[in-house]
This record gives sequence, structure tokens and C-alpha cells, in this order.
Amino acid sequence: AEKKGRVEFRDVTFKYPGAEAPVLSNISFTAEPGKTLAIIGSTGAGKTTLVSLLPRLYDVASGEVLLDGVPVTEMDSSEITSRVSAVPQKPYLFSGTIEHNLRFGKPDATDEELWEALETAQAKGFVEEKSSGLNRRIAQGGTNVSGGQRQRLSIARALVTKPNVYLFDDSFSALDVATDARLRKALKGKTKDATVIIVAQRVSTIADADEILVLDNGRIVDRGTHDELLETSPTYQEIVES
Ligand code: TTP
Ligand code: MG
Repeated sequence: AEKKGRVEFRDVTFKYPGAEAPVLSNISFTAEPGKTLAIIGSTGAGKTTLVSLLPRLYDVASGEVLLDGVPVTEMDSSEITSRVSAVPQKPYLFSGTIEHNLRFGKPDATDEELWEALETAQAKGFVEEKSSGLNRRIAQGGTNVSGGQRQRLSIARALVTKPNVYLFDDSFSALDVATDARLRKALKGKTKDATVIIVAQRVSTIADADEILVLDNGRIVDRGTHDELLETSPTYQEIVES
């Protein structure tokens, strides 16, 4: 069977409600199953806004966002949530147990699936370190968990749902470089058939992506692989040197 999870943006323009100027202009790209698409750009460039259009946190002003050829505006929200897992830039944990937090998107997941997701997300040790294990309590907003653990638990939660598309919005920024690399290697093995879209600040996080979009002021100014962009993109070079 053909792999699912092809994401296509066609000439997308977007304005926040009430705003004058568009935050995104003429955005076109395709992200394919089995591949990793990365988005990089300075703060305020529009990266979070861009990834929020697929799960329909907002709808486009013009253009189209398609999932496997179907405009997301024609899909119902439960279908989108079952097929697209987004790890937000500020991941949110609920007050309740780790298990409750991990099962959020897939209530019938087995314990084995939860542990597998934790292992991939490099969070297994953290959960095992207390005898309460999966029953360990998380405070509202995850305030009794570090930023890096919050990111990892949130990544594990996305993995549990086994979606066609993963969106990681700056999900590796609180991790040290070695953990970041380990996590992404493990992730690669577990997401072979899925489309992976990674927003990042750190070039090392996305250097091995199949395609990188360089976003500046709401526009894609350059695109290519890491090696291509090093040659062709002054904006990318600036990010590398920063
Ligand atoms: P973002 O899409 O949040 O920019 P970013 O994700 O690239 O930035 P960062 O690296 O810091 O995460 O914002 C783009 C523009 O849209 C910016 O001018 C702020 C504006 N904006 C709103 O007006 N309302 C919103 O809810 C958000 C998220 C952004
Ligand atoms: Mg952002």
C-alpha cells in the first residue's frame, strides 16, 4: 500500500484574526512520507504559525493545505488529530499520571506501546527512576518536571498515537546536543513510514533533513539540503554562524 501522510502547502497566505499584515505569504512545499522536512528561521519568522495550519489551529486566508491530496478544511477534526501529531513549542502536560498524559491521544494504547514510545523519546530512564513509574503524578502544566523532560514526555505522547505526520515545533531545543542526536536517531527508526516536519533553531538538529526550508519574515527565502544551503543561502549561513 502507498504510504500515507503527504503534506502539501499550495501558495498559502495567512493573517492572524484582526491583524493587518500577513504573517505567511506564498508558502508552497511538499513533505513526503518517509522523509524529514525541516523549517528554520529567526524568531518571529512564522514557523509556529506555519505548522499550526495543518492541525487547523487556524485556517489559511488563501491557498490550500492538503493531506494526501485532500484539503484539511474538508476533513473533520477527529480525522486530522488521528493522523497528525503535533508536539507544540510549549508542550503541555496535564495534572495526572504520566500514563494519563501519554494515553491522551490513544486511550487504548498498551503499556508496552507506552514504554516503547518513552524509550524512543529518551524518557524511559526518567520514568523508571521512581517506583511509581507510569503512575508518577505530574502537576498541572508539568511544573514538577524539567523543560527537557516535558519535551520528551510530549514527544512520547505523539509517538504513542502512531500518526502519518509528526510536527515537532522546536521540540529538541531544551535537550543537550548528545540527547538531541540520540533521540532523533531513535525517532528515525520508528517513523520510517511517516512524514516528519521539524522546526528547529539549532542547525545540528536538522542538518540531515531531506529538505530544509529557510523562513524569513513569513516567506520561504531558500530551500535545499544542508550542503546546498551552505553554498547558496546567505540567510542559512547566518543561522549557521549565529
Ligand atoms: P511565530 O509563528 O510564532 O514565529 P516563530 O515560530 O518563527 O518564532 P520563534 O522562533 O520565536 O518560535 O510568529 C510569527 C508572527 O506572528 C510574529 O510576528 C508573532 C505573530 N503571532 C501572532 O500575532 N499571534 C500568534 O498567536 C502567534 C503564535 C504569532
Ligand atoms: Mg515558534
